[in-house]
Amino acid sequence: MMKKAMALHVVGFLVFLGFIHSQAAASVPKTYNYEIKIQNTDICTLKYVKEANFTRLCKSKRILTVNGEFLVPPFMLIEDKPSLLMHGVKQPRYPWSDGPEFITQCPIKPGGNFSQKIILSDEEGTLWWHAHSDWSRATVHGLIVIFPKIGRPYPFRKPDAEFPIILVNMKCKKRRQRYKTNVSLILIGVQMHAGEWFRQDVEAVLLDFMRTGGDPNSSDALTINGQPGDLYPCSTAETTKFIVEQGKTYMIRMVNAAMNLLMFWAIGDHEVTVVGTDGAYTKPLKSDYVTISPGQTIDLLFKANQPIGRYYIAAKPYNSQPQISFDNTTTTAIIEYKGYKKSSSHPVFPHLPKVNDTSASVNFTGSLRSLASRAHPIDVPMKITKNFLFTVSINTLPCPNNACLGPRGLRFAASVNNITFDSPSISILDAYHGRITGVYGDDFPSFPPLFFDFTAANLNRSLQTPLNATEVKVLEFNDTVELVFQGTNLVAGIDHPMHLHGHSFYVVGWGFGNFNRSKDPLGYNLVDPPLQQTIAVPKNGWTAIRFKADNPGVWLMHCHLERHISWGMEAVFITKNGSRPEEAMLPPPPDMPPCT
Ligand SMILES: [Cu+2]
Repeated sequence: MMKKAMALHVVGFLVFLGFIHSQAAASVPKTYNYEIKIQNTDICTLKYVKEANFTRLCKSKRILTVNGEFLVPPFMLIEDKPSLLMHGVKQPRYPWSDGPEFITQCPIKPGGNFSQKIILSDEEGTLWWHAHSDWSRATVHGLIVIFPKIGRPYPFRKPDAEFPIILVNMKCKKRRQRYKTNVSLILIGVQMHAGEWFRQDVEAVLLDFMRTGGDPNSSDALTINGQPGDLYPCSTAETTKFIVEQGKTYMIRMVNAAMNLLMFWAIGDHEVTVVGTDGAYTKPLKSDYVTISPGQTIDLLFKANQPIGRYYIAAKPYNSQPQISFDNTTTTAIIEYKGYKKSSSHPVFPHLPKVNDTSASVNFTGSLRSLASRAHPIDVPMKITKNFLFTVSINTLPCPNNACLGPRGLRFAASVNNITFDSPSISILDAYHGRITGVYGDDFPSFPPLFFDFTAANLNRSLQTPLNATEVKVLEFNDTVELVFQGTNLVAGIDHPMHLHGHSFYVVGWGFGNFNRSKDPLGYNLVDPPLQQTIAVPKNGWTAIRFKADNPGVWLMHCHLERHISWGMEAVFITKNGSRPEEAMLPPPPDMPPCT
């Protein structure tokens, strides 16, 4: 149901994306001066997407930034509606601004213009925004912080104080002053292909690995708040530092903006308490480390309850597939207690799980629970109208002369239910709304076309080849969906952080091996399952989610590992309008970029 909504208009943001898209292959120096303007709020500021000089790892080059900075200050908003129901729907009835190209919009042509409207409904906590055009999100992203409605408390003790917000050129006004407690920002980002970035455009890197059919090169730096930290060359002086006061509690809002890596994260000698994920609260979860998927946000409390000193915050990849090369480095920031006297000793380093520790990953993720309290009730669908089993697989496609850089000279691909998503030439939303035929089919399979032992060690190579198609799964308004993601061991089994646009979903179960329809649902958590928007399906395992299709529109679902998206691990849901006017998609904005 539509509530009084806070709207952000992001003016020109997609102009910028369109420009990038159309000029990616050209080596013309780029100058941008497009503005992201936030309206209907007195909170924030203007931002400009532009190229700026950027120095990391002893090298300088020009990259795409917001306001000339790699690290973007968060947008801070206040939950502005009376309902306490938490079911995290995004962009209610308004897929027009959802963003993915050729799904809900066509790219903007150079000189074009498009106002992007973000409608918040019942999210509370931390979300983020990022570019959704090829790999441009590598540098263009930022947090969105949604505070509780005025007068409504957090479901946990209010933090005593805050980390300094990293604000750059941010002209925030009175609301931020009123609500400035407990905000802080930790942004873990992979400077994807940072080495390559310093020599070539990130889009060129994407084009290159798509051309060769192989794996993308590893990045050579991870970052916390835009800085790699002092384990990397030329980075010590600018290592991100947080000054804290002993005895105080701080809130950390974290997003994994990495392109291709799940991450482990921890603070030396300190336990943290997770209180939210993906814009929804969780039961307090104490842990000495955190696993976070690309695309996921985690809100946590950190109490400065150790002796005065310095402690590392550190993050490194979690990678369950030994066959792929990846950036196995560790990024750090430093927490320094007030009153610390300089000494030569190193900050205390945290214990992080091993890089391939799948148990550590699933133990953390599997421990998240919804609050499911009176003030924050849950609404798990109990009666299911649509049951789906979607396999998520790495695949291979033939390559002329077996000259590609994938396995055995083949080309890497990826699929959902053996379908590698074939991007159409006009947007699916446009085609759906305008009743244009021939753009997509409505025959996406509810189940894998072939049942085999999905997680077996040695699978027949004949199973590796997917179909290329543009098929959507059509849902009736208010369908209650159970969707089981089944990871497969085709080519190379790995965790897949699956993300659904336009909805939050309850994660009701997970396990290793093949999903068993008669046994596994008996173990579902229908009492307090976490409400998420991205969930890592464990390597050679399965994850069951439930959601209600109450958001009419066209919604992308994809793996949030960028290389898997590029290889086609995507699917699209179309939720039909309901019978009442307030259950129908809103009309498109007048400046929707034309597809022809
Ligand atoms: Cu994946």
